[in-house]
Amino acid sequence: MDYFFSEEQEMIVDVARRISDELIIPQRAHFDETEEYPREILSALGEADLCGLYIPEEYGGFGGGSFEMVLALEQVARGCAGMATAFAASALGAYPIIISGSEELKRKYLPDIAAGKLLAAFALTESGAGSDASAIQTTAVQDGDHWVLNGTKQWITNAGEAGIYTVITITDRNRGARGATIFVVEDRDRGFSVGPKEKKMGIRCSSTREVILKDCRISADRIVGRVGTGFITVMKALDLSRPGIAVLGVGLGQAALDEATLYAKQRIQFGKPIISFQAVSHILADMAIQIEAARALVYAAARHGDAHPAQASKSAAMCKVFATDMAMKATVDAAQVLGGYGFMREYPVEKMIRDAKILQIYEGTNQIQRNVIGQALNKEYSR
Ligand code: COS
Repeated sequence: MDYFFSEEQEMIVDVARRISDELIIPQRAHFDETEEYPREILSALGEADLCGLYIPEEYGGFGGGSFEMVLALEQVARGCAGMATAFAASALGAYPIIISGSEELKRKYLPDIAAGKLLAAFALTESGAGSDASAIQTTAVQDGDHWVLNGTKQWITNAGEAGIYTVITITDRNRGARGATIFVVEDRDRGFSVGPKEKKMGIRCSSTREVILKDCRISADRIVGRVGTGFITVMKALDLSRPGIAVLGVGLGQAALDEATLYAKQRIQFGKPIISFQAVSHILADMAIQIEAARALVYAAARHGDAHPAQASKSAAMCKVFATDMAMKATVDAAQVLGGYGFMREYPVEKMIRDAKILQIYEGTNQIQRNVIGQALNKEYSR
């Protein structure tokens, strides 16, 4: 289907597709098995100028938006959703700086992120604050022209690999969502450490660890935006980032369809390729319909979010739910087409099922996305 890409957008897809086909697909089983962090793949994405797609040109980026990032992520996820997660998480870590950071913070960090020399991470979640993001307990207390951070962030993607972390803290407990403040914490700051790598069901090569802050002194010039505005910036960053998670579902769904269709064409049973049986071809047809519908919705939502960032919550949530639920079903259906081979680790489909599950959970569970959509509808219909 023609989605009317510009020449530059076609180029982004081509470059990312080549990295996926030549570097990621041949190595994904190895990285899944060993759980090694795919540093060399991220370097390749950086060398191909894909790390700064969403970063403004004046800070060394391509000057695109979440849509250009979505195009690259789709191809990376078609190869491996774990690697795509590491790639997407750096963007989520950088978005608060782009949205609300001072000129100084932008100049200090964005050019290196764009060049692929610096990875970022986004540190919001805590053991008691998952869906209820404003229940975070990590504190920042002012001490002269510094702030002292204490607390533990949980399940932070890229932790231990990233050089900078946008950390969301509470600076005024009495002000609820208006009492949160974001700081940029560097991995070399005293009082910063990470926990051991978590053992996960899927996206195993991506690094997921605790971020521990113990009397971590950060200068006031590393506050992102103003004191007390952190929660709003977080919500805006998630609106920009969620189409990126949605498109991981599209890439994964497409990969599952590719495997299932190729298998169905060569697998002979009852004297014929199994694709000639309606029971099989209808599974493939339904997968293809759902994948294309998800792709169209994700592209539309990403373009809408870039054009109208203040009205992006509902569309970002809609595409995240639709595409990630689709990916879960498409990967399971692909395994059904492959039969016993779909269950074997020798084939890539079982990994796709394991990888798909987290898409329905992270960056806001699909239940939270439905809340966001419901609240938006409630507002729209009371006008
Ligand atoms: N853009 C700008 N502001 C927003 C916003 C958005 N998209 N969404 C909410 N806000 C504002 C609200 O307007 C409100 O401002 P006021 O204090 O001025 O009224 C404030 O933020 C708090 O919003 P709300 O009351 O809706 O917050 P809740 O505590 O009820 O939580 C949800 C809202 C559930 C949407 C939020 O906690 C969430 O997204 N949870 C999932 C978190 C998540 O994605 N975690 C994954 C981490 S990354 S792997």
